[in-house]
Amino acid sequence: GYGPAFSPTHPLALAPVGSPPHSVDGFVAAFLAELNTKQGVALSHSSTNAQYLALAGTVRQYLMARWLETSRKTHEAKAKTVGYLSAEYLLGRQLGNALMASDLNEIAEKGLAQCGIDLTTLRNQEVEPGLGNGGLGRLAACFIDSLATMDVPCIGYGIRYEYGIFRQTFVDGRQVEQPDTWLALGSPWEFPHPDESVQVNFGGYTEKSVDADGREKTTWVPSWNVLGVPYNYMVPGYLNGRVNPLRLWSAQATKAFDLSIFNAGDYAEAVRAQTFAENISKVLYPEDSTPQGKELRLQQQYFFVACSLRDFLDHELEEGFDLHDLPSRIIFQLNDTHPVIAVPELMRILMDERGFDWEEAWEVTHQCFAYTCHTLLPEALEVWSTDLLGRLLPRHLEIIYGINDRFLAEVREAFPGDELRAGRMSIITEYPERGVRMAYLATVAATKVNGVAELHSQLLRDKVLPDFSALWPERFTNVTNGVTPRRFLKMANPKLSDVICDAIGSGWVTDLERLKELETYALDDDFLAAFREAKDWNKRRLTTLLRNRDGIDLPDGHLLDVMVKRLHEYKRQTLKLLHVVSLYEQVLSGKLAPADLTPRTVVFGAKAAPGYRMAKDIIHLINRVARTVNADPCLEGRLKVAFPANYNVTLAEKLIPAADLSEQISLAGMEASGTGNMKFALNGALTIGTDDGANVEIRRLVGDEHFFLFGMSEPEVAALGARGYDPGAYYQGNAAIRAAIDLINSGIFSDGDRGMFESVTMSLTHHDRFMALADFESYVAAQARVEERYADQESWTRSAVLNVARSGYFSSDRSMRDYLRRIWHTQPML
Ligand code: Z57
Repeated sequence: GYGPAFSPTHPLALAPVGSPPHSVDGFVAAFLAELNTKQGVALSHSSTNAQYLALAGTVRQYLMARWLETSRKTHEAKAKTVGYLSAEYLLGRQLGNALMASDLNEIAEKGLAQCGIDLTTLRNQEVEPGLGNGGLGRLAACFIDSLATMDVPCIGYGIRYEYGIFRQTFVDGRQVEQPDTWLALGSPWEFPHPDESVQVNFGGYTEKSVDADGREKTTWVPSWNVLGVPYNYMVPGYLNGRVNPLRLWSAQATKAFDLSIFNAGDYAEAVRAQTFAENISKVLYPEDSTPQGKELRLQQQYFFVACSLRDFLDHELEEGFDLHDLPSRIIFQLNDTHPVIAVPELMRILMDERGFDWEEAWEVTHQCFAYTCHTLLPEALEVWSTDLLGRLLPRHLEIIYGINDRFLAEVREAFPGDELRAGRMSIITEYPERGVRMAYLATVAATKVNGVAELHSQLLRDKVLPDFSALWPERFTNVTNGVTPRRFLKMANPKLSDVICDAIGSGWVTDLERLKELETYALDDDFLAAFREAKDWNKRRLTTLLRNRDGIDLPDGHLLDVMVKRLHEYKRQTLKLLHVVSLYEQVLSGKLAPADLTPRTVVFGAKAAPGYRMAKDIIHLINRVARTVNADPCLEGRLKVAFPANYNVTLAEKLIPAADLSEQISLAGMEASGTGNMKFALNGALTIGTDDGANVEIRRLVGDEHFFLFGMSEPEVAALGARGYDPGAYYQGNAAIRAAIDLINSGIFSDGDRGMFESVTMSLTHHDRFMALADFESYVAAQARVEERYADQESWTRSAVLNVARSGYFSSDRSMRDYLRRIWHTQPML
């Protein structure tokens, strides 16, 4: 089977030849050599940053020998590889994970102490590579961690954005974006390989000709090109000696390109052209779930996909493999539609460059791709205008038309006379302009199509791609998302990890279902006390962090109620906010005595896409409510709102372990899966949530008594939508809703300006697509159950323990086993 590969006696688990000895002395020698010879400074005069870079360089030395050994062994075994194609990798800081994966934490701590340096200080020096927006990018990072840990050969392919997700600041409560200069102080985790650069072509036209055998041949004559320079990142498995590559591509101007312009004597134009080329990997698009049809984004997509295919195929050819056998050598997993242009690219290479005929090329292409869909929102489904595609990639557009023609012929054969169906299923849409539906192209090409949680996969079949699932039922499958227990439990929550290890040993780190063994401890008073002590320690750690990072103070002894995720209307941060405003209003109006409030701190963390007006207005409102509520003595300090800016992986690692209550309150049928929900449950927070995404599975596994369910189910949402949702009726009919919204409109949060949050309140009361008011009453009732349970600390802690014990399923190791079995048909190496 696909058991986890962890073993401390793994042949590669100890330091292999070429790395410094696994001892404090060996470490110190390597560290000082790095500091002196690479950073060029003496210990006595070194900055924290120089020390951090030297430490990273030292850890790198340990990983390097394993990296080389892994690549040799994989090569020798001729193992099938997973090619994970993703425009985003939200990696989080590298140092802590690298130390953990190579068992160097203690050695580094002791060695640095000998040098008078504190390891934690150096860890905090690292700026995280934020090369992703949210869930989708973080999922990619969890998956490559799990594959390395399970000894599965995988190459992650993506883009080395010079600027990752923006740094969020607040000015007068409004979001202001700052550039993410993550590379500014050095980038010790990457290895550039300019010698392995590849050329990527764009533009131009195609030419038809007939070859010597009378076969029609197409040649693409591009008009411009750029160079893709690969940067390797190491993805270490946990204590198993495997280090897989993550290859991120950076765009550069090609020599030939500048030269022709330089020779024409136009120096300024040549420099401009260079900047133009380098723009391609300059910045991550900050939209999560709402793509903009921008030309540069399509350039990014084709750029990294063309580089990645060229890279892999060139190696195959060098090794003497026949590309007809490609499906036994690689499976490319398409992380959403962002890399789907890989499909016509592989067809083009096989036909135009390797002489395959259409059928041969299609058979190989079909077997080589699988597609994961991460959404149900129609606005998140990418459509590229044929105008733009044809200008940028004329040959690819031709191939897409060819795919569509053959596909529609198949549809007509399966459903003779059903022209409506053929029209519905066409990869090409005509409205609002002619465009390519990338999700349809992916579905037609892929061997398997999966959603990311059971409910989502079901809705994908029934609502988004019903005609496709009727045609190819066996093509559709589900793989429920997961999260890596290494980063999000062992590393982020060392206290709870120790408590768990004391009870059941350390096997859970690579075999998370073993957390089941904690169930019996849910009745053990000593264990419950230790568990609660870990939670309290995490809260103190968070309190210190937020005081230093944001000047926020968290009161002691509060229920910590946390909602952290991208800001999106469908996620309904406004529902949480209305709850806060309603509690405040009840105290203000004397309906609720402050003494009857459960002491509670509500923490928000959320970035809004810079062009998403409503999301930014909601951020503004949250900050203004926080300001007023936190300052009002009438609440007697029993209700606080904290909104630390710039929520990212680094902050998540401190916030999630401290949380008591996890807010997962999207409108049912809107959140494909969610993965934050899993991280909270795994760290012993209880969930208040709708029956949406993976919440459904979390609730089923942890049990109804340990989960606060509220709100409409997906079929109820659909029914209400069909009847016609009238938010005005809820506003008129529910006094608490009316009072809360009226309080916002009163100007109390906006220095008397009654119009400041009109966009938000008007949306909630007039046309809210996400029906926040419809679920308000049920949400408030569930919050009352939360408070009742929280009053009994013993019972709460028991539920928290059971959440941990029953969350083993949500390891991304399990997700990877599911992909291996159901989609990739490949195996771990050892
Ligand atoms: C993104 O982060 C997700 C979906 C998208 O279509 C895009 Br674009 C970005 C998220 C979903 O919203 C989450 O529900 C899901 O857990 C995550 O992807 C990983 O599958």
